[in-house]
Amino acid sequence: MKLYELVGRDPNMPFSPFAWRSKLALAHKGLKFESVPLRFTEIADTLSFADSKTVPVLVDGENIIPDSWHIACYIQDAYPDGADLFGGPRGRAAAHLFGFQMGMPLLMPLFRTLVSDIYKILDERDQDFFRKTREPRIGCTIEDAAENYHDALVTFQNNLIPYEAYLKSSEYFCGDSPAYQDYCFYSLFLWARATSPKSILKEDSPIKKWLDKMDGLFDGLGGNIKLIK
Ligand SMILES: N[C@@H](CCC(=O)N[C@@H](CS)C(=O)NCC(=O)O)C(=O)O
Repeated sequence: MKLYELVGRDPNMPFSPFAWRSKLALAHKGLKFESVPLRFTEIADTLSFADSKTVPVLVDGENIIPDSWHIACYIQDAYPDGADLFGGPRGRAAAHLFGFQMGMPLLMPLFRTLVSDIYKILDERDQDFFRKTREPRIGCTIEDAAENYHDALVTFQNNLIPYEAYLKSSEYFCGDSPAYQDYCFYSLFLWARATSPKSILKEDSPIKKWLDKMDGLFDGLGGNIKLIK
């Protein structure tokens, strides 16, 4: 199996949150895969075979699966043995909704918080591409975003409140053991860790305890990410 994912200058530092979801889903099933690192400017050409303009793409023999949600469903359906990635059909529906729910309130402000740090870890060609494509999305320059990230971080932290309340009385988002919603949520923190030196959680956040548990999973798959200084 091959998983196409996104890297910056360092080919050993994959950072796409969506690719992280797929990697954690593969690890959940104990499936081995070869990681294929791509830079932003390599994605469209390399992945034209999959008719995809984004990572992740999973290739499993004859099967070519673009998009992290479709990859998660494929992994569960093609490899049903072992712990269900979603906890059954109702869990799958809930996981699908969870992915959308994280978008505007969490992914967007976190992107604004990290955007200038992401820019720094890219090579020159990717930096040009990133500036051209991302500045219109954030409505300011990368440099302005670097100076004014604080409001976005506060929005992100405020929007974590319901998740923090939930984790005060639950081990994982999926109950007693981690599953796909945990991997989606965790992917935000791996994205931040792989791109930025910023601490994105408040000191007393109940998410920290959950994060420690997630870091211990799969021989430290996410926990061993080298920190950016
Ligand atoms: N819906 C897609 C979104 C994936 C996505 O946005 N990937 C980004 C990297 S995090 C990407 O490949 N962007 C390519 C580009 O901007 O050209 C999924 O969940 O797989």
